[in-house]
Amino acid sequence: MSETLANLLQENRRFEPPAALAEAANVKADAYTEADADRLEFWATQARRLDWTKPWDRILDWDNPPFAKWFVGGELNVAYNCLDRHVAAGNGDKVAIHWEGEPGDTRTLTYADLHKLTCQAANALTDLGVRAGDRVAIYLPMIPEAAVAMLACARIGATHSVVFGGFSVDALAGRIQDASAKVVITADGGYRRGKPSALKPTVDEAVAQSPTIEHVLVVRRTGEDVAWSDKDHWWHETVETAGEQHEAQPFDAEHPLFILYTSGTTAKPKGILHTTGGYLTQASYTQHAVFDLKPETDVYWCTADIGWVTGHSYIVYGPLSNGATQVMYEGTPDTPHKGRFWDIVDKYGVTILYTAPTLIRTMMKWGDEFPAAANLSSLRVLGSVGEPINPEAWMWYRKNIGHDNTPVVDTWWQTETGAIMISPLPGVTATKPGSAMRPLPGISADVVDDEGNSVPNGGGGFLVLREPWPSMLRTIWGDDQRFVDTYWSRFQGMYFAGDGAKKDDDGDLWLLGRVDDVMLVSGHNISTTEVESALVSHPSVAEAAVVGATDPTTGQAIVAFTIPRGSVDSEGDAGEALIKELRDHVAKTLGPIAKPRQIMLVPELPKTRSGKIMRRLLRDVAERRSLGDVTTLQDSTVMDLISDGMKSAKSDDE
Ligand code: 6R9
Repeated sequence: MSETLANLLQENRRFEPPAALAEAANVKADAYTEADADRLEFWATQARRLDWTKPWDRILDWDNPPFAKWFVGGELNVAYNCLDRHVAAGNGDKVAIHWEGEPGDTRTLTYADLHKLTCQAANALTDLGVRAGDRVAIYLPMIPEAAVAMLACARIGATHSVVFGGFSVDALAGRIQDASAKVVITADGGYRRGKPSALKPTVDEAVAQSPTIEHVLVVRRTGEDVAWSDKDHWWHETVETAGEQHEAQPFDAEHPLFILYTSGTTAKPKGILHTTGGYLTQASYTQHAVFDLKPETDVYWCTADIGWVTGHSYIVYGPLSNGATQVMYEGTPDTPHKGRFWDIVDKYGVTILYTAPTLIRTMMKWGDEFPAAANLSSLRVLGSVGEPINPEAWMWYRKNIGHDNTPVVDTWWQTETGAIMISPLPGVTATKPGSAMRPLPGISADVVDDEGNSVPNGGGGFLVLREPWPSMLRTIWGDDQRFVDTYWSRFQGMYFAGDGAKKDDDGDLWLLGRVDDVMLVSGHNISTTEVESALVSHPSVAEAAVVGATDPTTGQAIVAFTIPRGSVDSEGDAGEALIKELRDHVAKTLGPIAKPRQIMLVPELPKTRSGKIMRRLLRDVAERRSLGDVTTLQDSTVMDLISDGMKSAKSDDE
């Protein structure tokens, strides 16, 4: 038997789309038929949702794989498609962004406002010597200027590289240097956890190490004192005084739009390159299809940071190209209290919410009373992205946030894919809690075994993409060979995503986490996700992370780190009893093979700054090694808490 990845978790719950939503849905079941009949023509139809100044000659050039060209010969301007055409259509007064600062200050920007600011920023950048093809680094908090800066770059054909505002000097300097950026756009700081958090000092240090930087543009947000050099320019003195007229120039469909660095855990970050026409086509179509976005009536909110790909595709390019009204929030979800998100939904009447499993599980931990205190009846579609969403977290999301009748769309994609690839369609799919279901129309995903053969229904293996897609990465900036080696060499002619997945008996897809995290227990490959989901399905558990630790008898043994829900007593004897109960619960849910050797009750888990669990560090703890690199940790004190607990814990071998 060559089992690639065990299939342990069974799920029988199904949720049909609400009839009214299905009836009025933007995209219906015929989209799959249409795309199956002619995939390229399907994407050409979606590309026509945009305004092109020059039509393409050829939909896809795949003559030299894996180097794709989409909409060959076509020309368009991304900022024109996100702004000018909505203003020209008479929607200048429509709200583009309801912005909510963490301290409670607000700004409302219409499409006309956003257009004007973007034109001014385009003129200011041009005056600073930025030309089409130059790279601009953006290191900003979640303020509207972040979207304006990106759109201004797109408008003049400069390639932006947004660096998450929480990253260190070294991370910022490394990214600036790798892309040879000419300008950095930053702010004095932003508000986080109730106080100003400075950004400019980090930029100053990074710029000192980065000779390619000629100018630094600084937004004043907090008003705190900043050091000043002759490269620095205040945004309000430069952009806000610049001319308001700017004619958007068309760019080739394959013109570089942005670089976004993926934070590989150990290796040098990869500069993922996205280009213009294909990227915008898929970002725009998926926003319309997966969220069923109705620009006239919906209020959309994506809680991601603009520094991640989710912020690029589903705060900036997807919503704005569709003329959406959206909410943008600067701060943390528990400032000033744990109900802040739900107050925002209530205040703006948010209808579509897109957030991450880590947030959903955190909210589960905090308790049901926080969402219950707000009026969430406006919500009609809920989305999830970033990690596998455990069935119980999915159910909690649907019940406590989605008043038990809102479709939940679990969307699988990556920085590399540029836009959503696998997801239910809210008006079509009967969803299963925890499953991302099917590839979207026009996308061909599959699960294969070691040799690259498609696994049958009920089998597990490696997630691959068999055909090129419009918003695919074009290369790794400056390193074509690494692009080929990383993504296109594992399986002949297929893109390898690095994720494990399984097909259930109906052929629906379940994401099982990174293949690097898969555990080998007594000869069985067991995914971390399934054991974590089994733990989270226990009513006392809010969140769990599972790793394989070396074990003399089983090869690897399962060690689980578990966060109890807020209301649960987990001290002393009660904690010991809970641990025993949880081990039995996993064995009962998944079978004895998946019973954890050891379970730790912990107050927090180590996460990356985008909220993904860092199992690598937990493996170090489980094997009692000294800790590896912790610099990408969201909160570095977490590991101390966990290690201290580990030292005092009794080993729980049977
Ligand atoms: C968009 C984004 C990509 C990795 C990806 C996978 C994990 C994202 C997921 C999911 C299960 C989902 N991932 N969405 N796993 N279900 N719905 O997160 O991009 O930061 O590049 O991460 O995130 O492991 O390979 P990125």
